[in-house]
Amino acid sequence: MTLPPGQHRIDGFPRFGAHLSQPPPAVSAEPTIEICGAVRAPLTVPLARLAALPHQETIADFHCVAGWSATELHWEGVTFATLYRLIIEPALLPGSQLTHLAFVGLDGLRSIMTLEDALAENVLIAQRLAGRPLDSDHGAPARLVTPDHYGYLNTKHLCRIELHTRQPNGDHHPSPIIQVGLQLLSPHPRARVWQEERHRYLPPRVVRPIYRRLIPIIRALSAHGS
Ligand SMILES: Nc1nc2c(c(=O)[nH]1)N[C@H]1C(S)=C(S)[C@@H](COP(=O)(O)O)O[C@H]1N2
Ligand SMILES: [Mo]
Repeated sequence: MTLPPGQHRIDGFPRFGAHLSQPPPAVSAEPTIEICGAVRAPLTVPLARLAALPHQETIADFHCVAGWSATELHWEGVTFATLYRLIIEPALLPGSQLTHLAFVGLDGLRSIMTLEDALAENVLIAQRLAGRPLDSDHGAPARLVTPDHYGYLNTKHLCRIELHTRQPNGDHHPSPIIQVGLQLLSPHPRARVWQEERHRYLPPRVVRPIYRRLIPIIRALSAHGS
């Protein structure tokens, strides 16, 4: 099976992310996803309600912008499109034209996607991986899975979805060091893997070798997980 340009297959599926050595966030006994922004009133959707919506299973590869790919992951969840049509659309402020969404994790990670990209058939709010409930390493209780986009758009521990009618301010990270890094490196706003949209300004071939050296370090720092 071919991988997108500049990606290398790795064994297994490491915990990886800007959280580095932070432990996974605590999850409440009755987790919810808050939906705010261009709605008549903010909605609080219990994950139990999400679990009762029509489910989809997907087998997909997962691509981190640093260059590793975990292959053939078996996800289960609700497509974002299903959540959108059944719960979000009926609650929208009349006349509002959504353009972008921000997906926020319990650890503060916030990723931004266009509505058009988020409505793709393979974009899931996953609650299960490999036949089991998501563990804390991989984003319990629910995470975004968007296989056509780099990992950094696949927000783990999803707790809030913001609905925007224009492009919101960029990705935000609670760690000041990582926030400075984000500003210097400016991730690509669309982050499509087959187009190799790694960064807004830096050409992919320049960043590939740098990232390859960083993978073992980030992997080791992130590994301790649950
Ligand atoms: N909440 C949250 N989600 C996150 C991250 C993070 O630091 N926090 N890191 C992202 C990055 S850069 C990658 S590559 C993937 C890694 O997913 P995994 O830890 O399940 O392998 O999660 C993404 N989602
Ligand atoms: Mo990543």
